[in-house]
Amino acid sequence: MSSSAKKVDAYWMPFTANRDFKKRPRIISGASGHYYTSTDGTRLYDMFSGLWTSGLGHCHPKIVEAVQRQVATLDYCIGFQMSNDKAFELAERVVAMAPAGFSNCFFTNSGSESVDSALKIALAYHRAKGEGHRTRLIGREKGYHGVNFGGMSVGGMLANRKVFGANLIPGVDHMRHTLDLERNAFSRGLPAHGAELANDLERLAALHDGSNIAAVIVEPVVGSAGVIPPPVGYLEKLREICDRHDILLIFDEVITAFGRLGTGTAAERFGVTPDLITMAKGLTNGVIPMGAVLVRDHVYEAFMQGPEHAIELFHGYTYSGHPVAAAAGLATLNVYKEEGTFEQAAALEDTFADILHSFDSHKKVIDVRNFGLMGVIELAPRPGAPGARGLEIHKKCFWEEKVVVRNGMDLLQFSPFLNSTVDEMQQSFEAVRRVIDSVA
Ligand code: PXG
Ligand code: PLP
Repeated sequence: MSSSAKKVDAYWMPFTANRDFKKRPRIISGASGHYYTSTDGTRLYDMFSGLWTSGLGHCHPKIVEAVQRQVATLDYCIGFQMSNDKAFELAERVVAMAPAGFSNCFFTNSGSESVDSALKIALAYHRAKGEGHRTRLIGREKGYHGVNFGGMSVGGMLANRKVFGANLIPGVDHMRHTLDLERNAFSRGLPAHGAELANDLERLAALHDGSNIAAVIVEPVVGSAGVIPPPVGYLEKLREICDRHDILLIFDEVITAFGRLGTGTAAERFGVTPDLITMAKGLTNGVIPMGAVLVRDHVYEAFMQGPEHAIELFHGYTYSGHPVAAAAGLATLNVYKEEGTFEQAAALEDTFADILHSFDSHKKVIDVRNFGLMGVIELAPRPGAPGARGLEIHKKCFWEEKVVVRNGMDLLQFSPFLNSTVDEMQQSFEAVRRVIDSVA
């Protein structure tokens, strides 16, 4: 083993081909604005905003300052039966950003924890209302709801499930996904076909009886499985079916909240209001890990019953509402407002769609999908080697073109900064085009 390989050996990297990576590591040691710096001093343009996290760019001075101040003022504080000032302030601010009707905010440390918290809240909500028989949870094929047991179970990405036991948590069903290359390939924005797939929920209600279903969870725009925007009318139909059967609707907005769709939430963008919203990533611009579950007033109220000395929800994390994370969140929300970030993102949408769809006619490309500032170029896999072309493009982009491109198998995913310039968008995609052209 070479000495450089030895240095990277101890770290078991997440969602990574560890052995392949460690042969020639790609290690970042600094960042500023829209660029990373790697350990050998190379500057790289980030085309994924962190991991959908850092829409404002890296090391934003106002967030850095708020974190530095907070960590020197109150580093940590117990969050059970007492808490810190910043957590309360941030909860107010997040609720104020949400659509009308959302009244309360529960804090977590990640998207995965937000999802598992939301599922537990949904189950406990029905029990609090005397409907403890509502235990079934519904997810969707191709859904990504993090990696904890609840989220993995309602999730629908094969590789994330298959080695962890056949049953995962019991009592879960899945609706079909809405990806339909035959009818919808190269759609610009929302695809026209597929709203009828929401009727899968009606079928599951007919199979189990709607009165046994607690909640359905979907990403309003699918992220991780490859940017799948909802068919026109799909989310509205889902909401109607949930209303008919008193099923809670959970929007997993870990990616879509905080400006990615030019609005505070996807719920606002689509005009469809769920009962719970899960968030993370953009809540702190990725600076400190933090997530949140937003609930509507009827959900919170259902818990606020019985003797006042009683704990209403036996759930929480050591770091729920962490003061340094909350300070990062407050600074982030301030910057979004001061800089008009969501409006900036909305204004970039058309340019982004134009650039992305300029790949429609490329012979190695089988689909291009976009919505808001989320986009994907789906490559034809190499025969017999699914994922190989995507990974090679990721590596070539990094080493030869100095741009960071996220690949999930043969999908190239793009999450441009909410405050990107048109110039940098154009130039970075030209680099991607050169690499796609150059690989086999
Ligand atoms: N829900 C959704 C909708 C997500 O996108 C999570 C939950 C889990 O969040 P944490 O913070 O626990 O990772 C996510 C995370 C990708 C990719 O390549 C996306 C995520 C994670 C890993 C890879 O698009 N999103
Ligand atoms: N495991 C043990 C032994 C613990 O004591 C705790 C928390 O006190 C946990 C796991 C959960 O950790 P967290 O609250 O950070 O999620």
